[in-house]
Amino acid sequence: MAAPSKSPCKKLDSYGGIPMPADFKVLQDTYHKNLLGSLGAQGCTKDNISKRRSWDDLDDATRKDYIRAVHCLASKPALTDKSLAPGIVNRLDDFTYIHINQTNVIHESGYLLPWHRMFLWQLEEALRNECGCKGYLPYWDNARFSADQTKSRVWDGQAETSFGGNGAPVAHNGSATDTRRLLLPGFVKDIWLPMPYGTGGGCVATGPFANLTLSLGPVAKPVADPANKYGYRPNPRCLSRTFDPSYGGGAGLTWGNATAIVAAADIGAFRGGLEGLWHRQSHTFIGGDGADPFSPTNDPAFYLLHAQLDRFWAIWQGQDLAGRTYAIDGNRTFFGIPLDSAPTTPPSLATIEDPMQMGLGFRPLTKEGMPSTDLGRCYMYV
Ligand SMILES: [Cu+2]
Repeated sequence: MAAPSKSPCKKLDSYGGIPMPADFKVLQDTYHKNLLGSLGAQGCTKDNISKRRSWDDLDDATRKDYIRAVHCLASKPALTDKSLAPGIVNRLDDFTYIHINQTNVIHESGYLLPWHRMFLWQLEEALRNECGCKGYLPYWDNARFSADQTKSRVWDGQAETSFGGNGAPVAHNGSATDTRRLLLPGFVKDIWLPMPYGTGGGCVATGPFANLTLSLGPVAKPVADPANKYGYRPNPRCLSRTFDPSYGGGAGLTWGNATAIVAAADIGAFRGGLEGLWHRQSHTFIGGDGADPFSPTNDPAFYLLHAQLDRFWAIWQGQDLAGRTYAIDGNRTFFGIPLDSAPTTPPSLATIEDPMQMGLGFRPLTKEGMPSTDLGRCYMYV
């Protein structure tokens, strides 16, 4: 419910949804208390820590400035060597390229959390330093809108202050919940991902990204395309979505599940719940370009989706910073399945000393992607 207008600041733009339940708030409050208590007198402090907020709690000027900065990155030339992928056009494509390139090692693996934390931070830095964004990376507060995700200002389609709405409906031979099978390239065996048709499928026709031109991807396809295995060739097209309400709420993206995930006792249970449920269902709700496991970064909402996952991780870490900041769980590849580039390499567990490939020659160690208030990063989720 919107706050009454007599309260002129803070809550004025808050857009409602399902309030945070007490058990989640206890976890978030503990994270805030422990994180702020851990900060030193220098570097990252209580006074200079940046605050990543729900998109639904930003004011319109901050929302417009963020979207302006995304368009600004889309208008700047790429820095990645185009011999790696001739379809790379702009600064957003730099991010999509490395995400495609690393997909088979940074999902369903030990690197999921640190790689994406580093990745989001690089995007936030690019928005701020290259395009003058005044705010910080927002998150898609999807538990709050599990009753109807389209009630969130992320998706409500209001020009300039949302990420637009659903894609235009496309005719197909099935219901919205029927699935197609998409082939994930790059493994020693074929891996098929079921993907619902959803309720759209075509171009996003409203909001600030209606005229966005994508180039890289898609990568996951109904049939293999050996000539363009990773979607690196130029493929100019609109941004597509196909909302699937059966994934946006109901038994899925609810406060109850959010609380259960963040309350997990160990990193294995935490990553399992986060990746198997929250991550998968968030992407599947959006559908279209945002649900391609390799190039979902083509949808600018990707970064808000992953900020919510990073937020859950930060809250989980924040229950016990000493014991949990560097906790890692998972293999070195997707479910430990060998890559077709190294078919005889047996599965092995990721360690925090392993290097990660972040693009443009940046290869930090995994442990460097784990704290949120060290190594140059200084942010918290509120
Ligand atoms: Cu990813």
